[in-house]
Amino acid sequence: MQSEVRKKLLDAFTAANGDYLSGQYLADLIGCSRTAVWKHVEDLRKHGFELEAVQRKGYRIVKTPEQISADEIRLGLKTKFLGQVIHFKESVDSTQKIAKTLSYENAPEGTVVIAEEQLTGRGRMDRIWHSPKYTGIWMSMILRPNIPIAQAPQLTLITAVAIVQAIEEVSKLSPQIKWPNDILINGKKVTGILTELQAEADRIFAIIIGVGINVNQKLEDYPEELREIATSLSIEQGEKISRAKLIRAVFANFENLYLLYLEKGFEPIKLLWESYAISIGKTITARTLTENIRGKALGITEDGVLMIEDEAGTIHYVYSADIDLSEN
Ligand code: BT5
Repeated sequence: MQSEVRKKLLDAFTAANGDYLSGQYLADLIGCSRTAVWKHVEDLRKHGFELEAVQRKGYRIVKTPEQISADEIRLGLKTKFLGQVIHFKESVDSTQKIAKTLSYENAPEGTVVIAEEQLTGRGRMDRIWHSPKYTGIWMSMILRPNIPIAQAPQLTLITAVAIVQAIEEVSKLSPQIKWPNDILINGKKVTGILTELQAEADRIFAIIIGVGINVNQKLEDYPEELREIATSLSIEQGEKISRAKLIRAVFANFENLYLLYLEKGFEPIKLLWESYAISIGKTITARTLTENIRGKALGITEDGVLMIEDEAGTIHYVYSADIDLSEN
């Protein structure tokens, strides 16, 4: 009974979209007195909802337990610069778009844009990135490394390692990296990374790293076409994971690796990356814009470029591609 009333109230508040609903309206809705409404509101509060009550206006929901906030993320954040400035949004087209604008407006390095939902989240080559509300981590980080432009793709690999480490820290899961930008659990994609460059002729102005992590989606939250290929941390672990905690862990791990990289170069990152890589030693197909290359994945070069040896023994250097891991 109690949970039925709770559901009715929540449906009404969801439909109200942040507006007030009067005590009388709610009393009529659930067929009880206005005093009883107050008790039901208390019950919602016990379940983690924050409600505001204003005389003559009524009640409105300010925060649901699913939501996170910039304050919650900052609580206990142990980084020097990454995530120290957070632009937190409820609903956006794409966090990449906002981060790019902020970057041109000279936002400090380490600024992050995080959204609860993306309406037109994007993958590489303008593919769609499914980003439903309150379930995942959809964010873009602004970095301004002083490195040659050709090394920019290494940032994707650094990000992948940082995310794997962060997932290992907050869950019991062991994700793997599929070159260059996918993180998989049990062969299904749990994270995508989109690295975009803002550069002048010979100098990097900024690198915008877009990160999409599927955290608390259920299988039915995915559109049909993704159910076979995508997963979430909660599907794999069988319980919900705190998004705020995971974001903090990604920030801390990324900042450590990034500072190590700026000081010591790509070599230490390469070793870590290889320890998590799924495709090394396997026969794969790399689909580039111009050709399909099939052969054994040998590893990555000092620059993060994928090396594939085909049947004839020729080694191909792949800078950008989609990788197919199937054996035939
Ligand atoms: C990626 O592209 O994997 C990069 C995804 C980056 C998303 C982040 S979210 C925050 C920031 N803002 C943005 O607008 N984007 C970034 P790619 O390798 O091209 O993979 C795209 C493909 O992954 C799609 O064609 C689908 O097949 C699949 N896909 C889409 N949504 C997915 C999801 N939520 N989980 C797993 N796979 C998905």
